[in-house]
Amino acid sequence: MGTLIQDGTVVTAERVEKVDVLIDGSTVLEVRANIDPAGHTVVNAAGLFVLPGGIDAHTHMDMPFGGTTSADDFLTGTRAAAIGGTTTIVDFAIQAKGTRMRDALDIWKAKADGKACIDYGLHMIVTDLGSDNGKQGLHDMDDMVREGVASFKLFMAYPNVLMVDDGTIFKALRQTAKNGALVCMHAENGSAIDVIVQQALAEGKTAPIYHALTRPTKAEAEAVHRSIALAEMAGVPVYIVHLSSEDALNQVREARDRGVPAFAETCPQYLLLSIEDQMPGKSFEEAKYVFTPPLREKKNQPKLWDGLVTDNLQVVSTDHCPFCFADQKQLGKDDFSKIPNGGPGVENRMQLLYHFGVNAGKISLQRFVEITSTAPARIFGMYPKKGTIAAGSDADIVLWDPDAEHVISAATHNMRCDFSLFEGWTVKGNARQVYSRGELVADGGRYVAAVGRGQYLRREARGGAWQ
Ligand code: DUC
Ligand code: ZN
Ligand code: ZN
Ligand code: ZN
Repeated sequence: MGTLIQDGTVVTAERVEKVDVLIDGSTVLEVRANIDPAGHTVVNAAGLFVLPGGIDAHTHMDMPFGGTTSADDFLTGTRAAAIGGTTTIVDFAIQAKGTRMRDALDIWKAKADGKACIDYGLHMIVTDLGSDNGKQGLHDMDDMVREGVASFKLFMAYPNVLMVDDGTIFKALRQTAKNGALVCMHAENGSAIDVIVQQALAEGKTAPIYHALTRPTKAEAEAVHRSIALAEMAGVPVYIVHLSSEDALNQVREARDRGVPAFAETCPQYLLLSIEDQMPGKSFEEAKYVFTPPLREKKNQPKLWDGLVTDNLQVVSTDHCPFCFADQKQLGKDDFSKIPNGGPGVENRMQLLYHFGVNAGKISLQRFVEITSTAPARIFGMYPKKGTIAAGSDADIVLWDPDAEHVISAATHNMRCDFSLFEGWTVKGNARQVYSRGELVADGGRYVAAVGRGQYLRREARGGAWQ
């Protein structure tokens, strides 16, 4: 007695085929044509695509940052994710300097506990390896791997807050050669950027546009290059988060052409928004588009799409980190450097990638599944539990209506944010029904399951075996 998804078109990274999917409890029991419906609850998926649930490998729910806290918590953020067809997120726990990583893991699990509506994993942001030449911190990293934290993030930006030096980065990278975890890099040269920022402020340049103008693409490219060089020296893979520019992408491509295991994600905002269109330098409204890396010139967009096609970019995540305009963004009214960095995105990722990627002929249906689900599952140690539809996998499944039109708007979205980066945009293709571990969690744009049902996901450190 299971749920039979009948007559749909199942899309995985490997194939597109008209087969049925039988769900038994929380997992997929069978995927094949003509499964006998007797005794099962039948869901008619004719005319729909049956996709593995989306995986957003980069979100920040309930994150203290820039003197405030991101507006979505694990309840509102994961509920919005589910409605948009995302059934797994990987969020970030932040090690406070001078504390142990286990403290951060406990704090972030407590934030999610009783709230998460879909399954969530956690990366660990490493800010401090301790005073004993890194011994304690490296021991902590191994402990985290045993707790299912299979990836770490280190910052080359935000001096005095999150930034670490190259020695710390190199030590962390070398530790992953032993424990199999993956290091993720926020790659921007924070020290150089800080010089440019201070100069702009001294010249009275305080408007939001200066956030973008003080973070050049070369500062991103330099840090991407350095990240990859350090990883090569350590003999381990590296993953660049939120890659935003052609300059930075060139560094990844150059490394990959030499056979170096460098991986990178980009985000919808870099594929679809630009400094020309969203940041004319006219009003403080532009603070809505202050996130890091910043908006880039439009000429970068086709290069990023091309990166997704050529597999120099493997993943599209959101860096979802909303701050409301009415109050939180106002913190930077007189100083762009005080605008909390980040925007909402977790709900719209699948729609935007489908509409501007698949409908526009830029990426195939299979590639859409790969970059939104399969690749993040593989890279972050969740595959094949997540990221595919196959016997034994979690029944995280989206019934996708390719003809459903949807107008994106803050008035109707489910994220706790008073604006949308894509206000008024019409997209065609949307999640109709969303299952998480076999349970219907979203139906026609509404969340229909219990709050807090989402589980912490222990991820496997595979030492790059997923390549
Ligand atoms: N970038 C953002 O826009 N927000 C949170 C952190 C980051 O790196
Ligand atoms: Zn220990
Ligand atoms: Zn970052
Ligand atoms: Zn981020």
